[in-house]
Amino acid sequence: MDTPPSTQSPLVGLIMGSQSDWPTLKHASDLLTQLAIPHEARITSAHRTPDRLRDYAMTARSRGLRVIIAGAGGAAHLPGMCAAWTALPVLGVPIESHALKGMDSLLSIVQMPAGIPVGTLAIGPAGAKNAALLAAAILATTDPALATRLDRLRADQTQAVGLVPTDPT
Ligand code: RP5
Repeated sequence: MDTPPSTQSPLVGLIMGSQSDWPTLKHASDLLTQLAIPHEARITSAHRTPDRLRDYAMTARSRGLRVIIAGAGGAAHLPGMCAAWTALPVLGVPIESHALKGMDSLLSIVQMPAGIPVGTLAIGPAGAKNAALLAAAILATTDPALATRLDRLRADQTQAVGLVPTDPT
């Protein structure tokens, strides 16, 4: 499904700690585009641009966002800080760091103390893709047309799985 960029107001906000996170988060953006979900992407570092992150999170709901996907690596406090400033669902994507292969990012994001939740996905591109699918599933609870598109995408995925393995080329 090839969908042109949407002109509607974004429903999903994709935020990341650094430009270097974009190759991972782009996987989420591509899937959201495929599902025709209006979204935006911004760099809002928790430590380098804390005021930008705070403004983004605090105005997210009033701007019409319904879900935030937050990707960060290393001491990855971005998703948790974002969730502290908004009650919108925040889905955290641990970026695969060089030093610790993303284990630092994963533990920083997943171990939120009780009271401020961050829904944590897998490390790297798989997590970014699943964050987009989870955001779609959340939005689909009140959007039957999107629910149909999501069902179709999953059916296509099922269809694409071969029965017999083939040798690598
Ligand atoms: C975090 O530090 C970012 O989320 C990124 O994953 C990591 C490294 O950032 P750069 O040094 O590549 O800008 O804030």
